[in-house]
Amino acid sequence: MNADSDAQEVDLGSLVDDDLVAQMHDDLYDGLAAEILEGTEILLERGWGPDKVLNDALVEGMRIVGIDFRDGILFVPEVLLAANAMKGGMGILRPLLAETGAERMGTVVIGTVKGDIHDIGKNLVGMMLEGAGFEVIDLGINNPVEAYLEALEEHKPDILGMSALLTTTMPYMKVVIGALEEKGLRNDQIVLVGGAPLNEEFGKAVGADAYCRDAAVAAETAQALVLARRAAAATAS
Ligand code: B1M
Repeated sequence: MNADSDAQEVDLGSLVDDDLVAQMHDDLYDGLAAEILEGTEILLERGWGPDKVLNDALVEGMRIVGIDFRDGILFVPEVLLAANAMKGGMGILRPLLAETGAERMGTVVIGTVKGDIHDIGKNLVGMMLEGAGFEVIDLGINNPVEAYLEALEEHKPDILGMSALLTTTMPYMKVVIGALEEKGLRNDQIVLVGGAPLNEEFGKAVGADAYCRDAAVAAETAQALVLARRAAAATAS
C-alpha cells in the first residue's frame, strides 16, 4: 500500500477537489477500483470535464504508479490492479469523451504491437479518436503483422495506429510498415505511432506519417492529416 494512503475508509464525497484527486492517486496506487469509480463520478457531478478527470486524476495517478514500478517498489500484480482500477474510471469517461458531436472523420484501425500487452494508452487514444469523430476498430494487444494486414484489408481505414510501451517491442512498428511497403499498401492509409518510449525521430525512422506524444495530439493529428489528404485528393481530381 502507498505509505501516504490511509487504511481507514475515506468518505470521498466529503473531500474538497484537490484532496479528492490526491486520494484518487492513492486509491489508484492501491488498485482500489470501486473507489476510482466513485471518485470519477463525484468529480463529474461537481462539473469537471471528462478530459480533466482523465488527465488530473487517472493519468497522473498512473504516472505515479509508473515511477514506483520503475524503481522496484511496485511489482506486476500491483500494477495490474492499478491498471484495472484505471480502466474502470476510463469506462465511465469513454461515452462522455465520445459525445462531442464531432462530424464523422473516417475509420481508424489501432492496436498494440506484437510482444506488448500494454493497452491503457492505446485505449485512451481510441477514446479520444472516437471523440474526434472517428470510428475506431481496436485490435487489442500483441498484434503480429498478419493481424494488422487482415484488419486493413477488412476495414480499409483512413488511419492505422500502432502503440508500443517497451523499447523491445517498438522496433516491430518498422516490421509492420515494411510489410505494407512490400505489398504496395503503404500509401493506402495514414500511419500514426505512439507510446511512452517513442519520439519524433523514431516515428520518422520507421516511416510513420506522424508520432503522437499523447492521446490529444493523436486526435488532432488524425484530423489534420485526414483533412489534408482529402484536400490533396480533391485538388488532384
Ligand atoms: Co509495464 N512497463 N511492463 N506494465 N508499465 C512500463 C512501460 C515501464 C516503462 C515501467 C518502468 O520500468 N518504469 C517498463 C518499460 C521499460 C522499457 O521498455 N524501457 C515496463 C516493463 C519493463 C514491463 C514488463 C516487462 C515488466 C515485467 O514483466 N517484468 C511487462 C511487459 C509485458 C509485455 O508487454 N510483454 C510489463 C507489464 C505491465 C503490466 C501488465 C503490469 C501493466 C500493463 C497493464 C495494461 O496496460 N493493461 C504495466 C503498466 C501499467 C506499465 C506502466 C506503469 C504504465 C503504462 C500506462 O498505462 N501509462 C509503464 C510505466 C510508464 O509508462 N511510465 C510501464 C498510462 C498511459 C495513459 O500512458 O501508455 O504512455 P501511455 O500512453 C500515452 C502515450 O504514450 C500515447 O498516448 C497515450 C495517452 O496519452 N500513446 C499513443 C500510446 N499509444 C499510442 C498510440 C498512438 C498514439 C499515441 O497511435 C496513434
